[in-house]
Amino acid sequence: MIKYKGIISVILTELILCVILTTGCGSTPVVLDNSVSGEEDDGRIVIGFSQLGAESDWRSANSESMRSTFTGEKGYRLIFEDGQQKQSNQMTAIRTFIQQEVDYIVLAPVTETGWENVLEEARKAGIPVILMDRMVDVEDSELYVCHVGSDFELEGAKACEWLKAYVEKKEIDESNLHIANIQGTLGSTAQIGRTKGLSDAAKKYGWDLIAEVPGDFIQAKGREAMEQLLSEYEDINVVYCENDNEAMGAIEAIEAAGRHTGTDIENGDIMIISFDGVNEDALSLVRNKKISCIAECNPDLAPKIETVIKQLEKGETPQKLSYVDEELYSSEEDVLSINAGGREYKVTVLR
Ligand code: GYE
Repeated sequence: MIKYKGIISVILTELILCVILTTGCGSTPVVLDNSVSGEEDDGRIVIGFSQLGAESDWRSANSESMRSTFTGEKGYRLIFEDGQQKQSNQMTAIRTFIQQEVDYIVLAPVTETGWENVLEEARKAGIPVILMDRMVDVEDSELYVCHVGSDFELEGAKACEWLKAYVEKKEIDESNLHIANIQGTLGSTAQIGRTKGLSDAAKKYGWDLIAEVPGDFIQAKGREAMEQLLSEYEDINVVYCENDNEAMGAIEAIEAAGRHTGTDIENGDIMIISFDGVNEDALSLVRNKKISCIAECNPDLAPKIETVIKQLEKGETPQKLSYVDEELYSSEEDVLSINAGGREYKVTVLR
């Protein structure tokens, strides 16, 4: 079993013994305390988890995945810190975990840049950092053990391939598409990937991408963003929302403006495409044809994190990047599968 902090303790103890022996001072030996903030961890694996916030249904499901996987009964102690969408809070949490000498740090980073220093501190303390959900943008990939999450650019490409296949099937002239993007938290991996998925498809297919506005993955901000879009652009007929909570807000704004969401874009509907599909709140909007397509994003990542920790405990090297499998949900039966990134993906029609 590899225990980085264990190795450090052994080295420190030996150093102290050397000092005692060479100085000839025979006082009581120093006992190093390895327990977490004064509490005994009685042999449990201690995990410091820096969650980025609680902005969406996806996030709540992801936090629940961590809590239900890393339980006391299974021999874990999970220290959960909510960063409330602020990178500075997440950094403080990591520094506290280092002080507490946790065994592992799991980090779901709010945005990608600026993590070098704090990750270096964790490395110096010998605590492995596992990235969950989003990525960090650092030059030295040894600053983290591995990343477990989703391929967000592929998710974006899948949603766009669904749109492409749908308009082709319905013989809708693509020059009639006027697309707005309500983006997620700017600088987060999920936003960067999904935004790229759409802008690449717009370039490839010559689509009119009218506007990109931030919605921070939050329902209220999705609503505000949609109100702004409706007041500025008359011809929007497709809204690509980078998560379901933004889509819920956008639908509120569209309906409050007396408009209708759905696939009949040639007759005034505004089509909603979004991401996540984690619960019935979102899936029922597909069943009611208010959202036309959702590219699934799987929040149940903790079992994979547990596999990584088990591998590390055995001294094995986990895979550096591992993505979860994800499909699509749609209100329409016209497209039953799409091809993206050289692979076929099933579309589940919800009724
Ligand atoms: O899609 C969104 C959340 O990073 C995958 O963050 C995550 C995204 C998810 O707020 O709902």
